[in-house]
Amino acid sequence: MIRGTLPSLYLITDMMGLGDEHLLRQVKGALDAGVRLVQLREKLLEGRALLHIARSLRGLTSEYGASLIVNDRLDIALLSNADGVHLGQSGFPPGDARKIIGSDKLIGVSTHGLDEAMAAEQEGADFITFGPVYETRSKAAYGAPVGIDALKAVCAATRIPVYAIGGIKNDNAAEVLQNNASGVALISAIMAAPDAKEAAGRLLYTLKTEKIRHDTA
Ligand code: 3NM
Repeated sequence: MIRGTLPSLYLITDMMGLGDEHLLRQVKGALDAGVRLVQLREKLLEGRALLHIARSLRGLTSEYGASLIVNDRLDIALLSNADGVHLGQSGFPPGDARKIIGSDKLIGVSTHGLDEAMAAEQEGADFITFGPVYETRSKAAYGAPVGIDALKAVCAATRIPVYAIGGIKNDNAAEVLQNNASGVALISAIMAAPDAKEAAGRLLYTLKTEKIRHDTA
């Protein structure tokens, strides 16, 4: 896969304790604005509840021709007919996940250092997230920011698409593209926005403008 063929904005869900309706409303707003890649990531939900929301999201994303990726859970991804899975470092190795979900599905991997990024590519990931690039909510969960230079180094060392993640907002989205990220992956800039459609629209505009500037430079 050539860097840049996936959408430039990768929306990751977090219902923030506000329930399915809230999650679906925020995602619908993002889809209305043009977001076309969504990851279901609800670590607190168990099988039945997760499958239920995965199927709802599958229905919704399909209406927009958007792709749905499920965090970690290969079983939920298959049962909901999602387009792929996103694996954490403690999840299945990408090569083993591939044996289960097949060659036509996407496999994304979360990475936090050059070694992890290169290993993910070697093990067959279709794309990676790399971060946290900036300060984000829970330092304990994601570690200290890796910074923009580390992002640049990972983009130079890999051929698969790299999504910058961690503290991405409208005002730093252009910077990560300038440092060769293929796109941005984010939660709070859209999921916690009072108007998800407006927030997503602004981000998509920023990304599109920067890509045009980059391609014509
Ligand atoms: N993974 P926000 S940072 C889910 O570095 C996640 O791998 C990260 O949330 C990593 O866009 C992160 O609100 C949180 O900063 C992203």
